[in-house]
Amino acid sequence: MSLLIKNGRIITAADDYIADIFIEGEVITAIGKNLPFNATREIDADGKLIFPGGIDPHVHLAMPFMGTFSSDTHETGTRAALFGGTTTVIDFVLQTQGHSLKEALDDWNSRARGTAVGDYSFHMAVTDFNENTKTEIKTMIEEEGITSFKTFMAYKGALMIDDRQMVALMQEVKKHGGMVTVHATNGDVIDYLVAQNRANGNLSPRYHYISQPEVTEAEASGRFADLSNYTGCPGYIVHLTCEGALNAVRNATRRNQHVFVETCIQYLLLDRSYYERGFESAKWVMSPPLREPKDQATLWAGINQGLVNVVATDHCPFMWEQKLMGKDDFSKIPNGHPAIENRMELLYSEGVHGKRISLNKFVEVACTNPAKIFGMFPRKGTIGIGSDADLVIFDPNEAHVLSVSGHHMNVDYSAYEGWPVTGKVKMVLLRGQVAIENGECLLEKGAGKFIKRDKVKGFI
Ligand code: DUC
Ligand code: ZN
Ligand code: ZN
Ligand code: ZN
Repeated sequence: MSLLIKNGRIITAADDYIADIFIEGEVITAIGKNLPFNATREIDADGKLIFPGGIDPHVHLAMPFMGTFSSDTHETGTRAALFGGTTTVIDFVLQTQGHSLKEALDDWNSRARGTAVGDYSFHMAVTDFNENTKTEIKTMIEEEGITSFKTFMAYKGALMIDDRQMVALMQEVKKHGGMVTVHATNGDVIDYLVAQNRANGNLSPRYHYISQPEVTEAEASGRFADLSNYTGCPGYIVHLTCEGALNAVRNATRRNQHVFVETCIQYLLLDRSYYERGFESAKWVMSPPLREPKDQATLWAGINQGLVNVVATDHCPFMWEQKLMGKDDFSKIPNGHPAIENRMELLYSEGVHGKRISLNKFVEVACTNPAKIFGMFPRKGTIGIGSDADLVIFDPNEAHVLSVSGHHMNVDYSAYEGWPVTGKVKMVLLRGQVAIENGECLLEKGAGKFIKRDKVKGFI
C-alpha cells in the first residue's frame, strides 16, 4: 500500500513549503516537488495545509474519578481525537493507593488494548510512593516504555502525594531517565476553602472557582519547580492556567532551570465569566478553574516567549447527568470538560487565524513539542522521511461552528457550543492509513497502537 499526497503546503515546527509526500506502509519515504512515483492512491492537497498528526499529551479516558468514570472510552475518545486531527494521545494510568503501579497498568491495558482507534501512550500517575512503588519505576521506563510519572499536589486522600514522596519519586525517576509531571495546586489550601464555602452555604458552581484562587496554583508551581531544581529531575507542569504560576516558572529560568509547561485550550479561550451561568456553569467545572482575561493574555504571550511549550486539553468529559451529581454542592461536580476533538481547530482558528501565533508555533505546541518532551520524536510530531505517516490535511479557510450536534465525543453537550471556527480538518492519516475522510472514520476499533516512549532528554 502506498499513497502520494500532491501539492500540499507542508507545515512543521520549522518549515513551510509546497511539496508531495510519498508514503509506503506506515511511514513517509519521500518528500519533494513533482515526485515521480506511482502510488496505490493519489490525494490532491492543492490549497490545503498539511500538519503532522496532533498529539494531545493530557487526556483522561474512562477514568474512575469522583465516584464516576469520564464518559469517553479509549475507543470513543481516540476516534473523536482523530476527527479533530489528533492522532496520538497520552492518557493517565492512576495507581490506587495501597496497590502497585503494575496493577494499575494492567487495568488500563485491559480497557485500551484492542479498543483504541488512534495511537496512544500512558503517563503513570503515582499516588502512593513507597518502597514497593520505588522498585517499579525502572521497569516502567525500561520495559513498558512509560517514561513520565504524574503527581498530584491536590486531591488529598485519593491522588495527592506529599513533598517527601515527591522528592523521593523525583530522585528515583531521575536515576532511570524519566520525567515527573504535576498537577500543581496546593491541595490543603483548596480543601480548606472548599470546606469554608460549604460551611457558609456557598454551594453553587462559582464557588468551585472561588475555592481555587491563583495563589494555590502559583505556590504549588513554585514549590514543584524548586524540588525539580533540587533533585535535578526533569519537571513538567500540566494545565498551567495563570500569571502567578507562569511567573514561578519564569523565576526558575533565572537560575538557569527549565521547567516544561503545558496549558490547555480552555485556559487560552475561556474565562471565569462561565461561572456566572447558574448551574449550567457545571460544564466548565474543572481543576484548575477558568481564570481571568489577564491570564489568557499571559498564556498567549508565554507561548510566544517559549515558556509555555504545549497546548493540550485535559480532556475529561462527563455527561450532564454526571454533572448533576453536584447540583446541590459544587464539590460533588465531577471535574473536567470535553475538548479532545476541538483542540486543533480552536488553536488554529484563535491562534493562527486570529494572528496570535505563527503557523510554525501552532505545529510546535500542538504536535512537535509533545513528541519531543515525551520521547516520541521524530517518529511522531513532525513530517519527515522515516516518520510515521500521521498527517492532517487542513482547509485553512473553511468556516464552521462547533456544536454537540456535530461532535463525536461521548458527551451530551459542547463546552464550545456555537463557537465559530475558521479552518477545518478535512482528512487524517494514521500510520499511512486513511483514518478520517468525508466526515467519516474509516478505521476500526483496535486500529490504535500503544506507543512505547524513549527515555526523556529534559530539553527540546
Ligand atoms: N482536573 C480536571 O478538571 N479533571 C480531571 C483531573 C483534573 O485534575
Ligand atoms: Zn494490590
Ligand atoms: Zn490535573
Ligand atoms: Zn488531567
